[in-house]
Amino acid sequence: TGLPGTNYERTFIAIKPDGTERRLVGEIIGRFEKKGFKLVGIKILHPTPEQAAKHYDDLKSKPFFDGLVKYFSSGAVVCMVWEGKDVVKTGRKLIGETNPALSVPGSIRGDLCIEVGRNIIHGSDSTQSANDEITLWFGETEVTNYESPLEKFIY
Ligand code: FUP
Repeated sequence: TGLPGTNYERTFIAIKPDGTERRLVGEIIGRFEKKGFKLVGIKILHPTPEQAAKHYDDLKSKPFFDGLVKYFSSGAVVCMVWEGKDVVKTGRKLIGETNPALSVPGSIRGDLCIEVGRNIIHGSDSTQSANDEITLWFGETEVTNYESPLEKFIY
């Protein structure tokens, strides 16, 4: 399970410190739940700058990297693993564009934030990075497999 291309594909979603601080956790979880995705991992933690830098390792040459690490490690982050068909791609659709100004209304960033540097949520951009990020933030026993009878109505 967790296999890309199946109904059990997984993605890593994080509600950033501004999203948590602004009490948007329930709103964001509700959107993924209502879509039909299944929550299989969740925890809240205050990342160290080292953890944040590791998470954004692919962006380390960018001019905004230091600010990004500071932002991501500035408070409590809700780390989640969501499961479902095409959840990586569709999760990114629910989230919207990197820049909230370019995100359509109806998307999370389009509805709930303004600044690219305060865009409230992270979602993996590929099945490969989903796998890497889930491994970075979750131990093997922290992601749960369970059958949901609802799935027969969703698929
Ligand atoms: P995304 O996958 O949409 O989160 O976007 P990226 O991985 O390209 O960027 C990661 C984070 O860096 C964004 F969520 C916000 C921040 N960022 C900036 O602060 N300025 C930029 O110009 C681009 C990204």
